[in-house]
Amino acid sequence: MKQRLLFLGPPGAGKGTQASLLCKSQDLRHLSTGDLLRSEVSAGSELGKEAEAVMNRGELVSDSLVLAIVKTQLKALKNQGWLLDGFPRNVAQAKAIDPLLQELSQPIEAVVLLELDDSVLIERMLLRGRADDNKSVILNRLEVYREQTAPLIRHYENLNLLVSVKAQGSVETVASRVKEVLN
Ligand code: B4P
Repeated sequence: MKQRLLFLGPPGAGKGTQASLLCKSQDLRHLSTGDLLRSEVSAGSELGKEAEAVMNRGELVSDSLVLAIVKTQLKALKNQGWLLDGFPRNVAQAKAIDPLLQELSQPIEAVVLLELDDSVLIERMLLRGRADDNKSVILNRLEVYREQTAPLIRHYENLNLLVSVKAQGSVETVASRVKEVLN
């Protein structure tokens, strides 16, 4: 199975859920920028203070801040495969990480796009109930996804890296679809 992966998709599609399962079963390092940012927020660090207000509005944290976190994490990895979950969130982040991946001789092997209708996304996020999961923030996140993140679909299609997975159905059903496209 491929060892260096990106998970892409709208907020609430289940990127974090599927990434955790796959990383456990394949012994990959799970690098979720959302989780990394939330740990900074809980730790009350300067970085966390900067990120918290932005996340609670449903907007994207600055590229420089997110890139600094991702670069540190990737450089610390030795010979383990990895899965970047929720990163990149825009074309600028995608372009900025390329030179580092080249330097580390660790090119991306596949980009998994999780696809789901807005009505199901909204329902899942309202049930999840995180600090940034209220209706108006969710609608803003979907808008931000369409404007800033969705252009990455074309970007990775052009690089022949994109594989799409339907994200409706049970967690187990989606997990087996993900494994199928990565084999
Ligand atoms: P993330 O932490 O990435 O979260 P997400 O996109 O909202 O959710 P995800 O798709 O991972 O869904 P989940 O598995 O939880 O982003 C949060 C914020 O962080 C962003 O808005 C942004 O501000 C910031 N951020 C993160 N990365 C950034 C970056 N690179 N640049 C700038 N800012 C960044 O699933 C959702 C819910 O559905 C869960 O409750 C789950 O249990 C449930 N679920 C999952 N699969 C299901 C299934 N098959 N059936 C039923 N329920 C399911």
